[in-house]
Amino acid sequence: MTHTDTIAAIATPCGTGGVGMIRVSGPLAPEIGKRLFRPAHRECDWQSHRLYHGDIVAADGITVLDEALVTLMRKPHSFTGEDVLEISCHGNPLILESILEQLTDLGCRPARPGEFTQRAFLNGRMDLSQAEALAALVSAQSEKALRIGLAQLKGSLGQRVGQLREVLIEAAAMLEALIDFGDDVLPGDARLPDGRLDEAIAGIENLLSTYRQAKLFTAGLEVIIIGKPNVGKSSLLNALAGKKKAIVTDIPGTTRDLITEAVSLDGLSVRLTDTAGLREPADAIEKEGIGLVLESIQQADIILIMLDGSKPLTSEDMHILEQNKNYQDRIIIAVNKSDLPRAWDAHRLTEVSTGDMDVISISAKSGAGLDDLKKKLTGLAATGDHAEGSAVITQLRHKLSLEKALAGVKAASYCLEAGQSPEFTAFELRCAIDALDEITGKIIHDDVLDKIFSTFCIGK
Ligand SMILES: Nc1nc2c(ncn2[C@@H]2O[C@H](COP(=O)(O)OP(=O)(O)O)[C@@H](O)[C@H]2O)c(=O)[nH]1
Ligand SMILES: [Mg+2]
Repeated sequence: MTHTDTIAAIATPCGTGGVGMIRVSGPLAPEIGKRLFRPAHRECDWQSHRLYHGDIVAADGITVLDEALVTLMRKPHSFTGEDVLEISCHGNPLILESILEQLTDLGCRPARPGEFTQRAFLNGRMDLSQAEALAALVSAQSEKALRIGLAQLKGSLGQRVGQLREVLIEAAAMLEALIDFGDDVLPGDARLPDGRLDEAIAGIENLLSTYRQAKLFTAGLEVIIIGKPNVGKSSLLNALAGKKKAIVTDIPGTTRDLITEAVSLDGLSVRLTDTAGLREPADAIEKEGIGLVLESIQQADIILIMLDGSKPLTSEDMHILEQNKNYQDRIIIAVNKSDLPRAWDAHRLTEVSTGDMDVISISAKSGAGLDDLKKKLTGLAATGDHAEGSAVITQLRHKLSLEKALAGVKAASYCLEAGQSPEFTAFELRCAIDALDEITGKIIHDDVLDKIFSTFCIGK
């Protein structure tokens, strides 16, 4: 696809900095370079991918806007696949704005968010999953998220999806043979594609299974701390946050709102939420607060149920444990106040919990056991760690497309098993292949594209 207009944007963050960069992409880029830039040395022959030193001059040809380094990258060997001009000047917003203004006078249009990457995708420089990886890389909040973004940018997801697509194409080719021969006896080398379908189902399921975990690294871990009043929930939030974020008193019912704090544990970003104590509410405000807790439990990755080890368990504790039984794979039980003598034996927990729940002894006051708790939280995200650089999915869009593909292949497999006409099987396979093509962007609707790129920053 060739765009006829030339776009320009400041590619570095707003604010002052040592260096600022402006990017220009489109057919006017080489001409604009020659008009805007006055080289310091005579031998500026505008070779592609070469850095030239000189001045950026205003329309009058005299006023110097800044001293700069410029590079022209001729198509198709550029980020967007078009002629690209990059101007590195001093990182003062006034300078950058004045050069951008000059560029628009020379015929450029200010770029929309993500428009450079959108052009790179439309010009076949990268697949859609790589374009999305670029946005993820720029906004990554943890080291792990960075590495996932980088692997995807290098094409790990696109390649894996391509392999799965290949398996389905082979299956489709086998079906073609079946369709061609109709009811006739199959020739010796024609086979049913069931083996291929099983391979694709396993591959898609495997890729889908990476979603929850990879998302933890990119979006972070949501941890909610719940328990009856006064067990030490707010104290734990403060201890993990390393600051006094929530009010701590010995008056039951002190915390009424949800209080959230982001902390980084071993490169994993964790959002901790402290909550109102769960009990029969004393007033309307507390009732609202408890309502919020019950809603938030649904969304949390980890539910940290807190108990007070220094006082006998009560029916309120039992009720909370009982109520959350269904979420047992997301529960950690923290028995707090280990600095005080224990009033009950941990064996009592087995009456209400199943063996799968993690129980950990801590003191929010002295800090004892907090390292173990942190390890448990980061360990949950690290289980089943995937090989460095292997394909994982982190975006809901990819998950939904893979689920659609899986449903298609399963339906095809069912048609085949049920002895239905191969045309039905072929139709379901086509749907599955189309769903995979949505991930890499081989098939994509314009509105989806616009939505994806509108989340990018300007200049990217
Ligand atoms: N001895 C001891 N007291 C604690 C500990 N954690 C919290 N407390 C005390 O228990 C009371 C209630 O704490 P708070 O964090 O407000 O509990 P919340 O209602 O569950 O948020 C306060 O007086 C805290 O100082 C602990 O580990 N050891
Ligand atoms: Mg509290």
